[in-house]
Amino acid sequence: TVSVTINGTSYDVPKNYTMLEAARAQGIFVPTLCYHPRIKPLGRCKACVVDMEDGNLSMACSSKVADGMSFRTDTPRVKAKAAAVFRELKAKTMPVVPPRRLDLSEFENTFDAVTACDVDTNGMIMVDPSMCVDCGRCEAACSKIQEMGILETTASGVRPHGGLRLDETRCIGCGQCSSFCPTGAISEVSHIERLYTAIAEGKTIVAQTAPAVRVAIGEECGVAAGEVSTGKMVAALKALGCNYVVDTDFTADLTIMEEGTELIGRMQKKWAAAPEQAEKMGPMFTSCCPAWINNIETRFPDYLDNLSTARSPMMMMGSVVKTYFAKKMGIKPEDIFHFAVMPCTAKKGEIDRMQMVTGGMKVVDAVLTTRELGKLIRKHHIDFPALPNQEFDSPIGSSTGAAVLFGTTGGVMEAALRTAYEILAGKPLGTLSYTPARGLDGIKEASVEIPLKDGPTKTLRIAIASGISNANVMMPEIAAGKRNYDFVEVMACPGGCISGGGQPKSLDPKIIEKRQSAIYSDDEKAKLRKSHENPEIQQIYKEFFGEPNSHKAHELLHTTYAD
Ligand code: HC1
Ligand code: SF4
Repeated sequence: TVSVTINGTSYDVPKNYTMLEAARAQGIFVPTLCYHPRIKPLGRCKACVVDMEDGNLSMACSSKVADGMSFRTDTPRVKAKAAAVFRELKAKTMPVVPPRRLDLSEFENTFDAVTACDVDTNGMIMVDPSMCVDCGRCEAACSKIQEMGILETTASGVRPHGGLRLDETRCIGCGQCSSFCPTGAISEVSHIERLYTAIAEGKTIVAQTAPAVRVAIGEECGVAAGEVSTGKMVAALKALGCNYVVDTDFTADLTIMEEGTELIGRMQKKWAAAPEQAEKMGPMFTSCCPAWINNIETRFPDYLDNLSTARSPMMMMGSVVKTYFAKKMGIKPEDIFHFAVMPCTAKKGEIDRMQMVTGGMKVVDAVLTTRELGKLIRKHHIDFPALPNQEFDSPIGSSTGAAVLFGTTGGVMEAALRTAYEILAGKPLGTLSYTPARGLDGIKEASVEIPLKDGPTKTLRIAIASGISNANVMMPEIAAGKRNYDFVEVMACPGGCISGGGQPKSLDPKIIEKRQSAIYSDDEKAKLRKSHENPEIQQIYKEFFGEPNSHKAHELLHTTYAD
């Protein structure tokens, strides 16, 4: 530690702290705008200036502390500087006030209104330069974290680079930009109005909720970060008018059955092939992250045949709700409005993919982000912390610990291994918590030795990439033969869905770790922790699908890709 004096009082602080971190650690307020704990300081807005002992002003966000340093945050000229920054900001955002009051974000379908205020959209995110305060956070999230370089901040606000419209760029819809934006200049395309319309039309409302929503929705409604709010989330959705609330975790278990069977089939072929031929087959990639699908389709189309054909759990649930569930409940599929609550903005695009039309039907009618659900809960004055816990609706509401793991990087891999290993080896994987798949590293890899129950021991080479920049590093190296894998999980957001672009905005530097720990504890507490042990999964195969990868399963639970 080093000793620094702030506003006349001495404190011991870690020596790698910035002045901003040192002040905030003591509860001393320093205003900021462009600063975000997960982005390297941008030093753009200058709202955080402090008065140094030598008479100079210094930006607290980007200057490190030093032993014996003294600075003040409370002098008239510091306050004047911050006031000037915020006066300028107010002047810039004044024209924004009328659309803000009207809350146009909920009327994205009224295209005239949208174009009238120069909003650009690709159906996943919306960019409104008039609300931009030029902080540069979205640009940094897109260029520095995701390394996509889609956005630029100009004097007239944020826009896609090169004068393009969003849908002319290779934006994958990950939404990281929107979760770093402090004003809403970049936001998800809202589907709230679709829900209100369906309620008004008297439709049967069926909601599904993604694994990562339960560990983050509380942050939007007065519950501490890192707490699991599954039961309250279900209760809130019922209070908002949902007739049924079912669990995307159920279809995460179903995904493991379908994708696991596909992997086993693929590996049996690969292991039987001559080594050179086997290497040419390349790895199988997971297919549940829609931003990853958008990325592979536009950047690495040679690998489309390597993508698992399994639809994402969200889309599988859509098919199940409008067939199996509708029949069981005696409801006509066309009378159902089915929406998903997702931590993701790209999911809003996934529901409109033409490859997902099933029996002439769109199976998921809308996607609300965790933030949008939070907004609804607050708007309807629901006292979230006081809600009683409610259960998901049967017979598509039960799930295992393996399913909730989908919400974090490495989770699909861990869940798949628990099932695939047991099927191939005829005995359980030694440890349920598979350490090489855990944590937040951008690329994780391991070799799993599988003693086949009817043959020799084989090796499954696995890799896990989270954050699209890591996938984009990995792909050319796979193509060049520098990385050889059998099964690769990719999630486009750093850390996986827990830090999806539709999750609550947070200035807590440890937020991803907190949500990840919540996912791991939810798995540990689960009575059943392997997808194939879920009794409702066994039941749906018995009653409806027959067996994994059956003809019916292919029709309803698998897909193709655009090349
Ligand atoms: Fe995800 Fe998935 S885990 S993609 O990260 O496979 O969004 O949470 O719902 O579909 O299950 C997101 C999360 C989510 C799907 C599942
Ligand atoms: Fe960049 Fe993702 Fe935002 Fe698109 S959605 S602009 S890729 S951060």
